[in-house]
Amino acid sequence: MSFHQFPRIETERAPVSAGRSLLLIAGMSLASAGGNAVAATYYVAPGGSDANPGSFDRPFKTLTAASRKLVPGDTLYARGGTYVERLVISKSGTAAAPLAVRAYPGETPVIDGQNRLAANWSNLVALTGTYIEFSGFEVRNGLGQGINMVGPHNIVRRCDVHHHAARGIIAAGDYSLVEASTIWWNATDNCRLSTCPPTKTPNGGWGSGLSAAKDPVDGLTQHAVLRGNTVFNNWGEGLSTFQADDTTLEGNVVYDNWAANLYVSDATNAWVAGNLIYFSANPAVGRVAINIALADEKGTPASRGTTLVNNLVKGGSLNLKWWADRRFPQGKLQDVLIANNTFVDTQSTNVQSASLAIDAAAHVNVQIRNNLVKQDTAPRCINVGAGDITFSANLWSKAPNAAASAGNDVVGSPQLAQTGPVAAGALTGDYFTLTPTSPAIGRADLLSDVLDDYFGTPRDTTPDIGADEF
Ligand SMILES: [Ca+2]
Ligand SMILES: [Ca+2]
Repeated sequence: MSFHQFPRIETERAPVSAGRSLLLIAGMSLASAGGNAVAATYYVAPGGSDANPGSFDRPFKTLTAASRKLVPGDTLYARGGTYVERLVISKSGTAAAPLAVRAYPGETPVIDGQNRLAANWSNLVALTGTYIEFSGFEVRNGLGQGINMVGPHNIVRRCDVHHHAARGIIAAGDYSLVEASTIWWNATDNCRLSTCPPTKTPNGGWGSGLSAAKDPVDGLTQHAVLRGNTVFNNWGEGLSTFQADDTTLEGNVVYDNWAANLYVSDATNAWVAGNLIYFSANPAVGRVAINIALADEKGTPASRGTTLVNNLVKGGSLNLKWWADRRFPQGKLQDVLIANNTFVDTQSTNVQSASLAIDAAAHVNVQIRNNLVKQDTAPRCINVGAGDITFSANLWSKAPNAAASAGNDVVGSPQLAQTGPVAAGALTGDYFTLTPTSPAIGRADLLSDVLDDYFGTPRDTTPDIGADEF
């Protein structure tokens, strides 16, 4: 397993000139560059006209018409205002010359489905081409999915995606990247509130907020990265990956999602690191559910190689749960590392329940190490069934059952800081930090997969239990 590191999220750059710019590729004639030597900058504004040339002063009117002008290297800036259209970007960039469809700096273009577009689980925005960057938009009020990243190598960045009947964003194409976006109040077909529109009756199924899943090319979404997003109050799972390989779920804040906050299912080599995952005391969706859910629904593929490290987890009905779904009863945990996570008090009152619950199965090579489990409320720290599971150097606030015990455990209060706000949207990592006399300090195993902590601080040679290196 490799340690994932990423460059900083790109900051917005202002256009170099207000108007069509021509950039000749150095050393190439127009002819030798195959006609793609010109990188154009276009503009679109709700008050424009599709008969315009798309200049700053004479912008296009619709994103659809404007997007059809784009060739590799081009940038389209969308001015602030509301666009009522379904947008399919079918043009493609290249690795060296991607297409960019961006909010004009300092403005917010809104794509509004007005609760009538994208019916029957279609898409309000679809990126069917490749090497497209789509950034800075609010995308709202669709009857289907908010954004479907169909093609490979596409980027969604700094978008605000909400009030869709189905999924908020699905990263389907290989090498999709979704970052710095906010995804909330989606999957509203499953809304259980009397205040939801009367046409939205629960139908037994639900979508999710943000998922890497379901590549239409080969059924397997490979190498998707979902990082630095905020995902909350969705009426299904919040953040998930399924029918996928090598998904990165990193640095996200995920809370109060109806079905579960984070769900890994039918996925190989998922990397789940440095996320803040919690339920507040009074979720807007009306219930508290599982924080981290692991289960295979279909076994296509059977999950294997999941890594969960440096996550901060608080207040679920359970904080982590693996079970064998009845649709794939032979499911199991295989080659799984659960390390240096901090799990804090569930909200269950059932003394038989637990913060972590792993049902019995033919598990293979499961490592549960260096986790901090604080459970002051009634439930246990862990319920674990039979299987090939290795426990080492975990901190339990109260003694676990024998199957989860190890000689290098710490049993006792972790002395967490537990400072700062805890309300929905306000909780931060500071709540989970260690205090100077915490018995978690210096008691963890050295692990090559955990070189830093939740905050990005490097681990020292005597690493600490949990997600914070003191
Ligand atoms: Ca694929
Ligand atoms: Ca240390």
